[in-house]
Amino acid sequence: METRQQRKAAAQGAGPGDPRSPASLLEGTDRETLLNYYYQMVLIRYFEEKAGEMYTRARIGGYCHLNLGEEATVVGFCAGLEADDYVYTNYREHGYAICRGISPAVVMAELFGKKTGCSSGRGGSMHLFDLKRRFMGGYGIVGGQLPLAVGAAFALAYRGAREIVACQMGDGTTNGGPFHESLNLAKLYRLPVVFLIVNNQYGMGTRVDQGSAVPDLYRKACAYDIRSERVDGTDLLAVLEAVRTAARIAREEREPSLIEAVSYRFRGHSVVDPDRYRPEDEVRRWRERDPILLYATRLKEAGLMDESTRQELEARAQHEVEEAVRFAEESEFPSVEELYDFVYAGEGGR
Ligand SMILES: Cc1ncc(C[n+]2csc(CCOP(=O)(O)OP(=O)(O)O)c2C)c(N)n1
Repeated sequence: METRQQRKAAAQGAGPGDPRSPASLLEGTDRETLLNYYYQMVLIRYFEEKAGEMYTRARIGGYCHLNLGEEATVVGFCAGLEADDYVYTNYREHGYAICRGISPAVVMAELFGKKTGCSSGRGGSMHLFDLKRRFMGGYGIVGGQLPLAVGAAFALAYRGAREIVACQMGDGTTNGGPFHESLNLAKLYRLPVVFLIVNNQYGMGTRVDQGSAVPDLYRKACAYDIRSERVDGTDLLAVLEAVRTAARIAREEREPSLIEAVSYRFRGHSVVDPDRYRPEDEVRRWRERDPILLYATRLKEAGLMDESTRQELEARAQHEVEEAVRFAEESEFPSVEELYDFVYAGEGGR
C-alpha cells in the first residue's frame, strides 16, 4: 500500500526514471497492445469525422458532440480500467462507448436512430448505453452523471464488490453543484470511484478561466481531501498511467481519486457551433500537439511502428467506419407500434 508521502510524490508527476512513468510504460507493454491503442485512437478519429459528415447530411438528428482532439484521454481512460468496471460519461461519448467494446456499427446505428443501435434507437448521440459492457451512459445534463456514478460506487462498496466506477466529465462541469456534492460524498463514504476531468479548455464557448475561479481544476479535489493530479491529456500513456493508479487505489484502498487531463477539442462545442470564439493561433498550436501524431512519433522513435504498419492500421480503421455507416444505413428505424417499449425498467431493454 502506498504511503501518503508516496502518493503525494506520485501526484506531482512521475519522472522518466520512475517505474510508474509513461516512458517505462512504453517499455513494459507489449507491441501488440501499444499498436492497438493507436488503432483505437485513429478509429475514433475517423468515426467522429464521419459522424460530423453524417450530421450535415441529415442522417443524424438532435445534438451531436464530437471529441476530435481528445482521443488520448478517451483511449487512456478506458485502457486503464477493467472490463467489468462501470463507466459514466457526459454527452461527448461516442469514443468511450467504442473503447468499452460497443462496436462502431452499433454506435453509428444509434446515432442514426436505428433499432440496431445500442439504445435501440431511443437514445441517440447523447444517450449511448450498454449494460453488458457496463457502459452506463452518456448524459445530456451537465454534471448529471456524477451523482449517478457516486450512487453506483456506493452500491458496490455496500456489497463489498471488486469492481469500481469511472466517471468522465468536462471542465465546465466542475463549476456546478453536482460536482461538489458528489466529491464530498465520495470521500465521506470512501467510494471506489475515479473522476476524470477532460479539460478541453472550453465549456461551450466559455474559456476555463472565465468560468472557474480555480482554473487548475485538479486542485478543487483538495477541498474534499481527495487525491488528485493533473496530466497531459495529449499523452495517451500519461493518461493511462494516471487512470491505472487511480483505479488500483479505488479497488484496493476504497478511496476516490480525481484526474485532470489537459487537452483540446479541435472543433466547436457541438456540430452546429461555428466556433468563432477561439483565436486561430491557439487552435494551430494545439493542432501541432495532435495526440495521434504525438503517439505515432513516439511509437516510431521506439521502433515499434513503421510507416507501412501505420498505413495498414489507418486503412483498417477507415474501413471499419465505412462498414459502420453501411450497417447504420441498412438498419431499420423502430416502428410506431414500438414507441412505448422500454419506458419502464424490466421491459427487455439492453
Ligand atoms: C445542467 C445543464 N446546464 C447547462 C447545459 C447546457 N450545456 C450543455 S454542454 C455545456 C458546457 C459543458 O462544458 P464542459 O463540462 O466543459 O464539457 P465539454 O462540452 O467541454 O466536453 C452546457 C453549459 C446543460 N446541458 N445542462
